[in-house]
Amino acid sequence: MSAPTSGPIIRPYGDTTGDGMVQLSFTLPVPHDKRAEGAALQLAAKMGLDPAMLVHAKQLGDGYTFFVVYGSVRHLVDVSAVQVVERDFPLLSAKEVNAAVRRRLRRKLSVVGACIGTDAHTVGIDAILNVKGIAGEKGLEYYRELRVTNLGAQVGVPDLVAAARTEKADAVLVSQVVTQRDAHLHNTREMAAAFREAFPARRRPLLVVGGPRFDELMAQELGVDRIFGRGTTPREVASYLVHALITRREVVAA
Ligand code: B12
Repeated sequence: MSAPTSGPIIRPYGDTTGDGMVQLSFTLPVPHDKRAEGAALQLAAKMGLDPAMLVHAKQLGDGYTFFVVYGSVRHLVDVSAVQVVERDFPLLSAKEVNAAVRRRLRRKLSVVGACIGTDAHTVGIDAILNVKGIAGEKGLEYYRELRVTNLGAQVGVPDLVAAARTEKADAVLVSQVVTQRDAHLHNTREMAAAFREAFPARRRPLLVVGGPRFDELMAQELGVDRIFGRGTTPREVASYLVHALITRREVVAA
Protein backbone atom coordinates (compact mmCIF):
# COMPACT_ATOMS: atom_id res chain seq x y z
CA MET A 1 0.00 0.00 0.00
CA SER A 2 1.42 3.43 -0.90
CA ALA A 3 1.64 6.25 1.64
CA PRO A 4 -1.71 7.90 2.49
CA THR A 5 -2.48 11.17 0.75
CA SER A 6 -2.13 14.09 3.12
CA GLY A 7 -4.59 16.32 1.28
CA PRO A 8 -5.95 18.85 0.98
CA ILE A 9 -7.89 17.13 -1.87
CA ILE A 10 -8.44 13.40 -1.42
CA ARG A 11 -10.49 10.57 -2.95
CA PRO A 12 -11.48 7.22 -1.42
CA TYR A 13 -8.99 4.36 -1.74
CA GLY A 14 -10.08 0.78 -2.58
CA ASP A 15 -7.84 -1.31 -4.81
CA THR A 16 -5.50 1.37 -6.17
CA THR A 17 -4.67 4.86 -4.93
CA GLY A 18 -7.36 7.40 -5.76
CA ASP A 19 -9.68 4.89 -7.46
CA GLY A 20 -12.65 6.33 -5.55
CA MET A 21 -13.91 2.92 -4.39
CA VAL A 22 -16.48 2.95 -1.57
CA GLN A 23 -18.69 0.31 0.00
CA LEU A 24 -22.14 0.98 1.33
CA SER A 25 -25.00 -0.99 2.80
CA PHE A 26 -28.75 -0.44 2.88
CA THR A 27 -32.07 -2.26 3.08
CA LEU A 28 -34.86 -2.10 0.49
CA PRO A 29 -38.48 -3.05 1.26
CA VAL A 30 -38.62 -5.85 -1.34
CA PRO A 31 -38.14 -9.66 -1.18
CA HIS A 32 -34.79 -10.93 -2.45
CA ASP A 33 -34.83 -11.74 -6.18
CA LYS A 34 -33.14 -10.56 -9.40
CA ARG A 35 -35.36 -7.50 -9.63
CA ALA A 36 -34.43 -6.51 -6.06
CA GLU A 37 -30.73 -6.74 -6.93
CA GLY A 38 -31.35 -4.56 -9.98
CA ALA A 39 -33.14 -2.05 -7.78
CA ALA A 40 -30.15 -1.94 -5.43
CA LEU A 41 -27.79 -1.26 -8.35
CA GLN A 42 -30.10 1.44 -9.69
CA LEU A 43 -30.06 3.17 -6.30
CA ALA A 44 -26.26 2.90 -6.13
CA ALA A 45 -25.95 4.39 -9.64
CA LYS A 46 -28.22 7.29 -8.66
CA MET A 47 -25.98 7.87 -5.63
CA GLY A 48 -23.01 8.30 -7.97
CA LEU A 49 -21.37 4.84 -7.78
CA ASP A 50 -20.18 4.11 -11.31
CA PRO A 51 -19.60 1.27 -11.90
CA ALA A 52 -21.42 -0.34 -8.93
CA MET A 53 -21.08 -4.01 -8.01
CA LEU A 54 -23.40 -5.97 -5.79
CA VAL A 55 -21.26 -7.87 -3.28
CA HIS A 56 -23.91 -9.10 -0.85
CA ALA A 57 -27.70 -9.49 -0.74
CA LYS A 58 -29.68 -11.23 1.99
CA GLN A 59 -33.38 -11.30 2.70
CA LEU A 60 -34.28 -9.99 6.15
CA GLY A 61 -37.59 -11.50 7.21
CA ASP A 62 -40.58 -11.03 4.93
CA GLY A 63 -40.31 -8.47 2.18
CA TYR A 64 -36.97 -6.82 3.04
CA THR A 65 -33.50 -7.31 1.57
CA PHE A 66 -30.17 -6.10 2.90
CA PHE A 67 -27.53 -5.13 0.31
CA VAL A 68 -23.85 -4.31 0.23
CA VAL A 69 -22.60 -2.57 -2.93
CA TYR A 70 -19.07 -1.60 -3.92
CA GLY A 71 -18.25 0.98 -6.55
CA SER A 72 -16.33 4.04 -7.61
CA VAL A 73 -17.34 7.63 -6.89
CA ARG A 74 -15.94 10.73 -8.54
CA HIS A 75 -16.44 12.99 -5.55
CA LEU A 76 -13.44 14.71 -4.01
CA VAL A 77 -12.96 15.73 -0.39
CA ASP A 78 -11.29 19.03 0.44
CA VAL A 79 -9.66 18.28 3.78
CA SER A 80 -9.00 21.98 4.40
CA ALA A 81 -12.77 22.63 4.36
CA VAL A 82 -13.60 19.95 6.96
CA GLN A 83 -15.14 21.37 10.13
CA VAL A 84 -14.86 19.51 13.43
CA VAL A 85 -14.93 20.38 17.11
CA GLU A 86 -11.31 20.13 18.25
CA ARG A 87 -10.53 19.60 21.90
CA ASP A 88 -9.80 23.14 23.13
CA PHE A 89 -8.83 22.23 26.68
CA PRO A 90 -5.93 20.29 28.20
CA LEU A 91 -6.40 16.62 29.02
CA LEU A 92 -5.89 16.31 32.79
CA SER A 93 -5.14 13.30 34.97
CA ALA A 94 -7.58 12.35 37.76
CA LYS A 95 -5.08 13.82 40.23
CA GLU A 96 -5.02 17.15 38.37
CA VAL A 97 -8.81 17.26 38.13
CA ASN A 98 -9.18 16.62 41.86
CA ALA A 99 -6.51 19.20 42.71
CA ALA A 100 -8.13 21.88 40.54
CA VAL A 101 -11.56 21.30 42.11
CA ARG A 102 -10.19 21.19 45.67
CA ARG A 103 -8.02 24.28 45.32
CA ARG A 104 -10.29 26.51 43.31
CA LEU A 105 -13.86 25.37 44.09
CA ARG A 106 -13.18 24.33 47.71
CA ARG A 107 -16.11 21.96 47.64
CA LYS A 108 -17.05 18.92 45.65
CA LEU A 109 -18.16 19.51 42.07
CA SER A 110 -21.68 18.11 41.68
CA VAL A 111 -22.54 16.18 38.52
CA VAL A 112 -26.02 14.86 37.73
CA GLY A 113 -26.37 12.40 34.85
CA ALA A 114 -29.27 10.67 33.10
CA CYS A 115 -30.68 9.17 29.97
CA ILE A 116 -33.77 11.22 29.17
CA GLY A 117 -37.02 10.61 27.28
CA THR A 118 -37.85 7.01 26.48
CA ASP A 119 -34.19 6.16 25.87
CA ALA A 120 -33.10 3.13 27.90
CA HIS A 121 -29.52 2.91 26.57
CA THR A 122 -27.54 3.49 29.76
CA VAL A 123 -24.27 1.83 28.78
CA GLY A 124 -22.81 5.10 27.42
CA ILE A 125 -23.64 7.33 30.38
CA ASP A 126 -22.61 4.55 32.78
CA ALA A 127 -19.27 4.29 30.98
CA ILE A 128 -18.69 7.97 31.68
CA LEU A 129 -20.05 8.05 35.25
CA ASN A 130 -19.59 4.64 36.89
CA VAL A 131 -16.29 3.73 38.55
CA LYS A 132 -15.73 0.90 36.06
CA GLY A 133 -15.45 3.49 33.24
CA ILE A 134 -14.38 2.53 29.72
CA ALA A 135 -11.28 2.05 27.57
CA GLY A 136 -9.07 1.53 30.61
CA GLU A 137 -10.19 4.80 32.24
CA LYS A 138 -12.18 5.01 35.47
CA GLY A 139 -15.49 6.88 35.39
CA LEU A 140 -16.25 10.17 37.13
CA GLU A 141 -17.37 8.42 40.35
CA TYR A 142 -13.70 7.53 40.84
CA TYR A 143 -12.72 11.20 41.07
CA ARG A 144 -12.70 12.08 44.76
CA GLU A 145 -13.67 15.70 44.29
CA LEU A 146 -16.65 14.96 42.03
CA ARG A 147 -20.03 14.05 43.54
CA VAL A 148 -21.91 12.00 40.98
CA THR A 149 -25.66 11.36 40.94
CA ASN A 150 -26.62 8.92 38.19
CA LEU A 151 -30.39 8.94 37.70
CA GLY A 152 -30.36 6.09 35.17
CA ALA A 153 -32.70 5.58 32.22
CA GLN A 154 -35.94 7.11 30.95
CA VAL A 155 -35.78 10.17 33.18
CA GLY A 156 -38.35 12.90 32.51
CA VAL A 157 -37.02 16.43 32.01
CA PRO A 158 -38.93 17.84 35.04
CA ASP A 159 -37.38 15.14 37.25
CA LEU A 160 -33.94 15.94 35.87
CA VAL A 161 -34.39 19.65 36.61
CA ALA A 162 -35.61 18.83 40.14
CA ALA A 163 -32.64 16.53 40.78
CA ALA A 164 -30.22 19.17 39.47
CA ARG A 165 -31.73 21.64 41.95
CA THR A 166 -31.62 19.21 44.90
CA GLU A 167 -28.05 18.18 44.14
CA LYS A 168 -26.97 21.78 43.42
CA ALA A 169 -25.58 20.45 40.16
CA ASP A 170 -22.64 22.26 38.61
CA ALA A 171 -23.08 20.13 35.50
CA VAL A 172 -25.85 18.03 34.03
CA LEU A 173 -24.77 15.16 31.77
CA VAL A 174 -27.41 13.72 29.47
CA SER A 175 -27.14 10.72 27.18
CA GLN A 176 -29.19 10.16 24.03
CA VAL A 177 -28.55 7.08 21.94
CA VAL A 178 -31.84 6.54 20.09
CA THR A 179 -32.07 8.88 17.10
CA GLN A 180 -35.27 7.57 15.51
CA ARG A 181 -37.35 10.53 14.30
CA ASP A 182 -34.64 12.81 15.66
CA ALA A 183 -35.66 11.97 19.24
CA HIS A 184 -32.19 12.91 20.48
CA LEU A 185 -32.50 16.42 19.02
CA HIS A 186 -36.05 17.02 20.27
CA ASN A 187 -35.22 15.74 23.77
CA THR A 188 -32.06 17.81 23.99
CA ARG A 189 -33.85 21.00 22.92
CA GLU A 190 -36.62 20.32 25.45
CA MET A 191 -34.09 19.72 28.21
CA ALA A 192 -32.08 22.87 27.40
CA ALA A 193 -35.24 25.01 27.32
CA ALA A 194 -36.42 23.60 30.67
CA PHE A 195 -33.10 24.45 32.35
CA ARG A 196 -33.16 27.97 30.92
CA GLU A 197 -36.65 28.44 32.29
CA ALA A 198 -35.90 26.96 35.71
CA PHE A 199 -32.58 28.70 36.43
CA PRO A 200 -31.35 32.29 36.09
CA ALA A 201 -28.52 32.43 33.52
CA ARG A 202 -25.71 32.67 36.10
CA ARG A 203 -27.08 29.77 38.15
CA ARG A 204 -27.82 27.36 35.31
CA PRO A 205 -25.75 24.18 35.47
CA LEU A 206 -23.43 23.43 32.58
CA LEU A 207 -25.38 21.32 30.08
CA VAL A 208 -23.51 18.48 28.39
CA VAL A 209 -25.05 15.89 26.08
CA GLY A 210 -23.48 12.82 24.56
CA GLY A 211 -24.26 9.91 22.30
CA PRO A 212 -22.89 8.15 19.23
CA ARG A 213 -24.92 9.97 16.61
CA PHE A 214 -24.76 13.59 17.68
CA ASP A 215 -23.08 16.19 15.47
CA GLU A 216 -20.67 17.87 17.86
CA LEU A 217 -21.02 21.11 15.90
CA MET A 218 -24.68 21.45 16.95
CA ALA A 219 -24.16 22.49 20.60
CA GLN A 220 -25.26 26.09 20.17
CA GLU A 221 -28.22 25.17 18.00
CA LEU A 222 -29.43 22.65 20.60
CA GLY A 223 -28.91 25.06 23.50
CA VAL A 224 -26.24 23.05 25.32
CA ASP A 225 -22.67 23.89 26.29
CA ARG A 226 -20.98 20.88 24.77
CA ILE A 227 -21.66 17.69 22.85
CA PHE A 228 -19.53 14.56 23.13
CA GLY A 229 -19.74 11.82 20.50
CA ARG A 230 -18.60 8.27 19.86
CA GLY A 231 -15.62 6.99 21.79
CA THR A 232 -15.67 9.68 24.48
CA THR A 233 -13.71 8.78 27.60
CA PRO A 234 -14.39 9.89 31.20
CA ARG A 235 -11.07 11.73 31.39
CA GLU A 236 -12.06 13.97 28.49
CA VAL A 237 -15.33 14.80 30.24
CA ALA A 238 -13.67 15.46 33.62
CA SER A 239 -11.08 17.70 31.94
CA TYR A 240 -13.82 19.59 30.12
CA LEU A 241 -15.72 20.16 33.39
CA VAL A 242 -12.60 21.68 34.98
CA HIS A 243 -12.03 23.81 31.89
CA ALA A 244 -15.62 25.07 31.63
CA LEU A 245 -16.47 25.45 35.31
CA ILE A 246 -13.14 26.55 36.77
CA THR A 247 -10.35 27.55 34.38
CA ARG A 248 -12.44 29.42 31.78
CA ARG A 249 -14.45 31.26 34.46
CA GLU A 250 -11.23 32.40 36.16
CA VAL A 251 -9.98 33.75 32.84
CA VAL A 252 -13.27 35.59 32.20
CA ALA A 253 -13.31 37.02 35.75
CA ALA A 254 -9.67 38.22 35.57
C1 B12 B 1 -27.02 -2.50 24.07
C2 B12 B 1 -28.12 -2.00 23.16
C3 B12 B 1 -29.43 -2.05 23.65
C4 B12 B 1 -29.77 -2.53 25.06
C5 B12 B 1 -29.50 -1.34 26.02
C6 B12 B 1 -29.11 -1.83 27.41
C7 B12 B 1 -28.67 -0.68 28.27
N1 B12 B 1 -28.86 -0.83 29.56
O1 B12 B 1 -28.13 0.31 27.80
C8 B12 B 1 -31.28 -2.89 24.90
C9 B12 B 1 -31.39 -4.34 24.50
C10 B12 B 1 -32.16 -2.63 26.12
C11 B12 B 1 -31.66 -2.04 23.69
C12 B12 B 1 -32.98 -1.68 23.40
C13 B12 B 1 -33.35 -0.99 22.26
N2 B12 B 1 -32.54 -0.61 21.24
CO1 B12 B 1 -30.61 -0.73 21.31
N3 B12 B 1 -28.76 -1.00 21.07
C14 B12 B 1 -27.83 -1.47 21.87
C15 B12 B 1 -26.48 -1.48 21.10
C16 B12 B 1 -26.25 -2.94 20.61
C17 B12 B 1 -25.25 -1.04 21.86
C18 B12 B 1 -25.34 0.33 22.55
C19 B12 B 1 -24.20 0.45 23.53
O2 B12 B 1 -24.32 -0.01 24.65
N4 B12 B 1 -23.04 1.00 23.08
C20 B12 B 1 -21.82 1.08 23.92
C21 B12 B 1 -21.68 2.48 24.57
C22 B12 B 1 -20.44 2.49 25.46
O3 B12 B 1 -21.50 3.39 23.52
P1 B12 B 1 -22.32 4.75 23.39
O4 B12 B 1 -23.70 4.60 23.87
O5 B12 B 1 -22.08 5.28 22.05
O6 B12 B 1 -21.59 5.70 24.46
C23 B12 B 1 -20.33 6.32 24.23
C24 B12 B 1 -20.43 7.68 23.51
O7 B12 B 1 -21.50 7.79 22.61
C25 B12 B 1 -20.45 8.69 24.62
N5 B12 B 1 -21.68 8.99 25.32
C26 B12 B 1 -22.89 8.38 25.32
N6 B12 B 1 -23.74 9.03 26.14
C27 B12 B 1 -23.05 10.06 26.69
C28 B12 B 1 -23.46 11.07 27.57
C29 B12 B 1 -22.53 12.03 27.95
C30 B12 B 1 -22.96 13.11 28.90
C31 B12 B 1 -21.21 12.02 27.43
C32 B12 B 1 -20.24 13.04 27.82
C33 B12 B 1 -20.82 11.03 26.52
C34 B12 B 1 -21.75 10.06 26.17
O8 B12 B 1 -19.57 8.11 25.56
C35 B12 B 1 -19.78 6.69 25.59
C36 B12 B 1 -18.47 6.02 25.90
O9 B12 B 1 -17.54 6.24 24.87
C37 B12 B 1 -26.78 -0.50 19.90
C38 B12 B 1 -26.07 -0.80 18.59
C39 B12 B 1 -24.62 -0.42 18.63
N7 B12 B 1 -23.77 -1.31 18.26
O10 B12 B 1 -24.30 0.73 19.02
C40 B12 B 1 -28.29 -0.65 19.75
C41 B12 B 1 -29.10 0.54 19.23
C42 B12 B 1 -28.63 1.80 19.90
N8 B12 B 1 -30.46 0.21 19.68
C43 B12 B 1 -31.37 0.52 18.82
C44 B12 B 1 -32.76 0.30 18.98
C45 B12 B 1 -33.64 0.63 17.79
C46 B12 B 1 -33.28 -0.21 20.17
C47 B12 B 1 -34.77 -0.48 20.45
C48 B12 B 1 -35.73 0.59 19.96
C49 B12 B 1 -35.08 -1.87 19.86
C50 B12 B 1 -36.54 -2.27 19.97
N9 B12 B 1 -37.20 -2.23 18.82
O11 B12 B 1 -37.00 -2.57 21.05
C51 B12 B 1 -34.76 -0.60 21.99
C52 B12 B 1 -35.06 0.77 22.61
C53 B12 B 1 -35.17 0.71 24.09
C54 B12 B 1 -35.33 2.12 24.61
N10 B12 B 1 -36.49 2.39 25.15
O12 B12 B 1 -34.42 2.89 24.51
C55 B12 B 1 -30.78 1.17 17.58
C56 B12 B 1 -31.00 2.69 17.56
C57 B12 B 1 -31.32 3.16 16.16
C58 B12 B 1 -31.59 4.64 16.10
N11 B12 B 1 -31.36 5.19 14.94
O13 B12 B 1 -31.99 5.26 17.02
C59 B12 B 1 -29.30 0.71 17.66
C60 B12 B 1 -28.28 1.67 17.02
C61 B12 B 1 -29.24 -0.69 16.97
C62 B12 B 1 -29.55 -0.60 15.47
N12 B12 B 1 -28.56 -0.51 14.62
O14 B12 B 1 -30.67 -0.60 15.08
N13 B12 B 1 -30.57 -1.68 22.97
